[in-house]
Amino acid sequence: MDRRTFGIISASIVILALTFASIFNWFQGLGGTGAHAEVYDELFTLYWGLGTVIGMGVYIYFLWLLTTEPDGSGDDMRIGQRPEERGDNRVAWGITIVIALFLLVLSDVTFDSIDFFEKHEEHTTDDSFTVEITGYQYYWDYQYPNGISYTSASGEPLRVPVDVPVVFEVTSGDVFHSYALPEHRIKVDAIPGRVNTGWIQAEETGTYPVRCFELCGDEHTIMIGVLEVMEKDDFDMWYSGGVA
Ligand SMILES: [Cu+2]
Repeated sequence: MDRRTFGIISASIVILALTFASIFNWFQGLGGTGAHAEVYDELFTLYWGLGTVIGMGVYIYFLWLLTTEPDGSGDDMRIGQRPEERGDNRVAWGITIVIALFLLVLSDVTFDSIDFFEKHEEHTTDDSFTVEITGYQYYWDYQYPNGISYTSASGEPLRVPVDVPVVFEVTSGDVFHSYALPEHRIKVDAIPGRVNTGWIQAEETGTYPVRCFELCGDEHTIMIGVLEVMEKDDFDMWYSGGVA
């Protein structure tokens, strides 16, 4: 086996293994929860699926070019020399139209998702409320509408009721931070002097990690917190001053 064949076979095995690992991983589930995860993961799957199909197509074409014998007509080509034959126009048009269609579908789905993420007022209900979240080096300050206020440094979780859309107004008291709930697929930048808005609608009770997604200093990696999604009754009891 010459070096070229060995290279082609090794690269093929690596690329196929990575592709199958990625497909396998996708079937294991993406680990999201809540209303945003459905929208986001659908979008991810669309981009990932198209990327995989196009990537495999390009790779198979590349392999075919590498492994088929040239017909001899192009053997004396020099670098910089323009080929006389410019290929088939119909193929070029076909590829252009397919790419244009892909881009149209992707833009449409992407803008719909952005609307969903940004226009919380279209999803909030009478039960909804807004939590003001301020980032500091290296904790989060939470302020509820009824005056309840505490920080993540105390170890207390951010509490929200299940199935209720909750709005976050996020800002920072010092440097740039970013308030992120990875499982709920939201990340709101915390910028001093500016309020950014996000929202979630949790669909399962439980606790989930809160992370800072903006490198904000030497303790950035430990700027973590907890989100606790509670049953509505438990939340109401806690919120009205009882103990849940
Ligand atoms: Cu931070």
